[in-house]
Amino acid sequence: MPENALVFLHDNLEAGQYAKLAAVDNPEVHEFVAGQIALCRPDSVFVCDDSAQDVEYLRRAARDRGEEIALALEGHTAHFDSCYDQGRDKKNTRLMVPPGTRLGGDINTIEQGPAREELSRLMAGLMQGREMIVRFFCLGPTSSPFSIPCIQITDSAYVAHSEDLLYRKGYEEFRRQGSSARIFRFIHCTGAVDERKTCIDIKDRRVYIDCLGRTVYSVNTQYGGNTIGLKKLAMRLAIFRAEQEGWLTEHMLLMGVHGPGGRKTWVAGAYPSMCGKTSTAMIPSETMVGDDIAYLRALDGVVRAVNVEAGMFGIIQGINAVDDPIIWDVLHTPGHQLIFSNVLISDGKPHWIDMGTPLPPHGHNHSGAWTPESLGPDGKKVPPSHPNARFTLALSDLKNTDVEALENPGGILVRALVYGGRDSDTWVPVQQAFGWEHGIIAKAASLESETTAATLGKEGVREFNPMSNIDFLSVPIGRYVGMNLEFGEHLTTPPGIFGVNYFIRDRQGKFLNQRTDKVVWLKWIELRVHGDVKARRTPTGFIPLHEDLEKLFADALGKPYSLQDYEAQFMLRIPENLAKIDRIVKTYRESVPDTPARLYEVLEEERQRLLSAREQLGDYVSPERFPVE
Ligand code: SPV
Ligand code: MN
Repeated sequence: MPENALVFLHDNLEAGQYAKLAAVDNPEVHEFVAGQIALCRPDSVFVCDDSAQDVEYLRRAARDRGEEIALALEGHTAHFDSCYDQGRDKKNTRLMVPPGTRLGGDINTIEQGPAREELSRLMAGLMQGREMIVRFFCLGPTSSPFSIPCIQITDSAYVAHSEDLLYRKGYEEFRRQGSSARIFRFIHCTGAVDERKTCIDIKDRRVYIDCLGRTVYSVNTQYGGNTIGLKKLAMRLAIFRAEQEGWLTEHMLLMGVHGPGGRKTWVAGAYPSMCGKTSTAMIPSETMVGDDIAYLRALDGVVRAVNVEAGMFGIIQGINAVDDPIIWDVLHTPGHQLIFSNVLISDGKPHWIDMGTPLPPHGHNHSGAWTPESLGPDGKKVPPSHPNARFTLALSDLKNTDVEALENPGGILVRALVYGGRDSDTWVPVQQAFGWEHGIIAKAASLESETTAATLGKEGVREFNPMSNIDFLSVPIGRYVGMNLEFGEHLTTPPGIFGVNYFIRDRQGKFLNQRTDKVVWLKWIELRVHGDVKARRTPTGFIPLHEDLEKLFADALGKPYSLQDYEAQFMLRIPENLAKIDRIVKTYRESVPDTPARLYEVLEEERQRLLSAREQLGDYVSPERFPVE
């Protein structure tokens, strides 16, 4: 670390760049930048002050340096990540912790000392031959109690450009807050690349998160989920801070569900990656505020929430004109900025799996020149686009975004929290918990989901994923459950808590619902939180009445909803629910230190309710056997 940061910066930066940095009156910023320059030794440093000219410089740099390729439509570009870096790297992503710290589950940790040594070794001179980019952003709206100012250092213009679309600009916020700012810090080094600009140093890939030092290090990485510091990496820092301050950082969408008489009800929803979070937020008839990360605060006895981000890094596979008309439109409209990653490019146009039109017979994708016969480095056929291929855009470009709500410094008032995973055999499509405690324990903290391509590794394996946040936790899991329970104590009007399951199948493995049915579950939730509909009380929660769903299916989708469908979808599967409780209890007992005692009690109460229902009604119970309340 240079002794006098400002003198060091003055001596090492070109005068114009130095002036932009010196104008931020925050010694921590100067020390952080000086320290990273001394370590990574870039050829030059560019400081972005968020002026149109600086932002444009970075956008152009991404193309000029080959990190993005211009596509036929104006403003649209494509980016490729290495074949080995197509999802979040859970194995090499670790929290830096003091010796002896155990967070529970398989949360990956490394002791601070060895981590620092390793980073110093790997990052030494790693920006030689490259330009260091320094950017300022704000998580949450600016000038808000939710705002967290962030400094991002990267040598990737693609990362800097992506963050420009995904986050609020923060240079002015840093200048305004000066040395009082409580900042998060991010450093990303791409490392060595091949002629296609994809990362080659796979074995030295590291993502280390230092919560105590409020700093994230990402080295030899390229996929956005591993490099875009403000996304999932910042979530760990925010969860750590939220624990100290009594608020919540959640893997949640925010949306307005439209009810009778023009009513708009704000809902927050937690779903693991690739389990319908974005498609729920984007239900065409409703209003979108966010699709991935939210901060929640208990203010005046209610939950208020903001979208941490201002853009979308969405999964493109399956996006088609019929199911996703709003996104489809933007993906095909010139004039605004859009980055496609890991799609198939042919004739300057992007293509992806399940887009609803035939794919071209050849093109370029993350593996290089592609034909249906192309084999990847693992000897397997390369799909035309990667299942985790994505698009990046600013939310203001989507016509269903409520920009006023998005930028409201006070956030939106949340009436319902929804938790949903990829569950083929247990939960009904929608159910309401009996109250805050039951909801947090039996729905949120008991969430499980089958793995997807969003993370590296095998797909389709059922995993424990409390609040859909397991991948991002930085406090012990038991403590995190405790934080959620305590949060409810500050609420006089708590939101309703709901469990949803879009993926329930019959015994033959056939999905019992259509993709578009989810709008009905949301509409029912909207009615429930206003007390407009009755429900049936089952051992696991309140479920809808057939007649209410029938009306909602007709109104929202213009289709009938038979009693037979209702019975198949809402049948209570008692053996599966009991097995789930056993799995969850076992997981908490064996791998989660400091689990709140209430968790075991509430799950035991649910188990007893299920056992007595089984005694009276059998293993598989028609929803109509349960009383209406
Ligand atoms: C997710 O995987 O949950 C995402 C994309 O939202 S990533 O940036 O990889 O986290
Ligand atoms: Mn996500």
